[in-house]
Amino acid sequence: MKLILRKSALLIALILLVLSSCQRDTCRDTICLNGGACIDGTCVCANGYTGPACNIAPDLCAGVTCDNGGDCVDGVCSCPEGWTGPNCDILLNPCAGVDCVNGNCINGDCNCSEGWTGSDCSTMQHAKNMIITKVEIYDFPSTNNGAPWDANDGPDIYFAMNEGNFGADDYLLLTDVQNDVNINNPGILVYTNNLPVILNDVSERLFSIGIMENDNSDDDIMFTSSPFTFAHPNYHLQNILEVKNQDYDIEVRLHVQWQY
Ligand SMILES: [Ca+2]
Ligand SMILES: [Ca+2]
Repeated sequence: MKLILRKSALLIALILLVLSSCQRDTCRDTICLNGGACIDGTCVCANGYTGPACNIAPDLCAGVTCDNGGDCVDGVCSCPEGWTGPNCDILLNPCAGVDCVNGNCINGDCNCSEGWTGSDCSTMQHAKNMIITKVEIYDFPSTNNGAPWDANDGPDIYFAMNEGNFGADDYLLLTDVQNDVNINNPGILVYTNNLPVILNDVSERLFSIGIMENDNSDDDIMFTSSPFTFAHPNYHLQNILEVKNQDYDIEVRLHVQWQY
């Protein structure tokens, strides 16, 4: 009986020895890279590596979708211009961060309002031409140095404009005459005939204006101005230009438009 037991124990020991030597053999020639471990002769890989020796790097772009022509690089979408987001599916606002001071942003570029220029529409534009569309006389001298303008009725008033000094020659603008204006209640004298008048290169020129009283023989001067300029930027984008002289009770308003 003792002999049988001894033989059995020896057999079990032999089997264990064979088994253990078999396990050593299966992984003896197996190399598992990148943190992989050999189990029963096969590499069990870590960190997403694959391959018989865990030698194939994980595909970081597997399962990553890049829309609108984006490319996956190391698991991150590289988006084409105009798109953003993890999957390039968010449309970028091309006007985000674009500040158009005097204008509107269209597709990332500033569309400037009239009279403004520059990449952000902050630069005043020099008007090239000025167009006079209407003349209004709000005030004028009520007497001719104390005497009435006309002996028996009211003054007969017209407006004129010259280049340079005021004079009867070469009027740039000459309105019709409003006859027998009621001195006590003249209202606003509105002139639109012979208008509009276009003044080219306006900022480079000098002008003078006159309010005249029409007489059959020789017209009287109610008021004439010294030459002045409509130069940039004093009148930038203004549509009503006031010419005033309180010493002579003068107020004229020119209604204008600008061309750039
Ligand atoms: Ca008169
Ligand atoms: Ca007269």
